[in-house]
Amino acid sequence: MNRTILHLDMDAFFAAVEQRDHPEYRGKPLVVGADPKGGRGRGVVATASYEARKYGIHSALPISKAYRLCPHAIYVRGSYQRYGEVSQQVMAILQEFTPIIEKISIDEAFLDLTGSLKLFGSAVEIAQKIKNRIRSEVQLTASVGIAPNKFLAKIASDLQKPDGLVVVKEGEEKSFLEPLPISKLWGVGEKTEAVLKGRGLSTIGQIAQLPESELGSRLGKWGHALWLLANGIDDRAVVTWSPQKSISQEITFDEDVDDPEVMERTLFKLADELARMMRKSELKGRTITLKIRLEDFSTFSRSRTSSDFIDSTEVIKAVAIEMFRDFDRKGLRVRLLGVGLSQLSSVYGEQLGLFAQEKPINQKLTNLLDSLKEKYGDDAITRASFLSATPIRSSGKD
Ligand code: TTP
Ligand code: MG
Repeated sequence: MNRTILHLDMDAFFAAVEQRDHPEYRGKPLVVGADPKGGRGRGVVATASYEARKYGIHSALPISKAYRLCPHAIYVRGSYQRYGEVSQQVMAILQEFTPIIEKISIDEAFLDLTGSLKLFGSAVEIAQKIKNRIRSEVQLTASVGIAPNKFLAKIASDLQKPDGLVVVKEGEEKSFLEPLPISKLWGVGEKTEAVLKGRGLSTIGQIAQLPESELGSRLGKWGHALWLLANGIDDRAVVTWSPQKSISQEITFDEDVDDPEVMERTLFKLADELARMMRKSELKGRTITLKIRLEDFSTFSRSRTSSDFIDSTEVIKAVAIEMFRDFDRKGLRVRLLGVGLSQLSSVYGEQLGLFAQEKPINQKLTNLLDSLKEKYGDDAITRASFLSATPIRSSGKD
């Protein structure tokens, strides 16, 4: 199964927020950044409105130079807290379409839509819905790229700015890239560009046609990566960035519990349900979190992160139990237990060979797994009598 990736980037972000909040700035060249001080200012341009870009003003340009290019532009310092708030609003809209979001800067993010298509329609429909929602709820425009991988989606979102929507279909990766300049390849700065141009290479298509070994011998490992990108090959998964993006299962006991055996059985059950949820949503996660609330309502969480993405019941169980055994509850009884997974990713990454075969986190864990299996067996958990009582249970994504 192939992936569908969406990349979204807000248009002239800081400047657009200023123009939205100050109607008198609209339609005019506007520069957000350092104080130009009549041309003697130090510091740089953060961003410029599209009207100001016509004068050659862009991000990172010295503000003194911007002033020389367009002295009559409106120059503002910017309100960074505001931009952060607007960014959060935009990300909240994106989150409604998939939990697999990788925010890569204040105004851009990757979404893995592979699992959302059945629910929300085609990728183009989703993109249009997202753009409409951002326009109506945040009063800003965004540009979107849709493609089978991150690299292509990012290039696509930039091609029709502002307010763009560009789709790269499966099978069209190479023809899409062919005419584009090599500077569009990730990591190709001025230096690499000069080396490649010196060899008569100016388009991505020309790089794609070279034998892979030739690029490798000129540029080493980087040459190999460059060749893959030029051929539209990019297996990187969209990795969620936010620690609170998680799926969890928790249970509040009818009565506070003191018996460790009962608690471990409960953790087993929770881990089982969590793993089932993960598989149903076609997700894996890297960070396993244990939540414990004691009888005095004090609440603790313990987390462990694996280098591999996990959805296996066994591993979640074992890690949760290990963290539980390491936790000192100082003789207090337990009111609530929860198990969660975060740093989520789509399972499709694995099918593309991105992640190594899941392996236990460490040896201690492997031993623990074995001993747990011996002690409880797989069915024992569902037979635990206290679970047939009616505990208050909450689960879901936060
Ligand atoms: P970008 O997305 O690179 O730029 P942009 O949104 O202003 O314009 P575009 O339509 O081309 O996407 O960066 C997002 C914001 O990050 C930008 O509005 C200001 C800030 N920024 C800086 O402060 N300094 C920089 O050098 C860059 C590149 C961006
Ligand atoms: Mg932007």
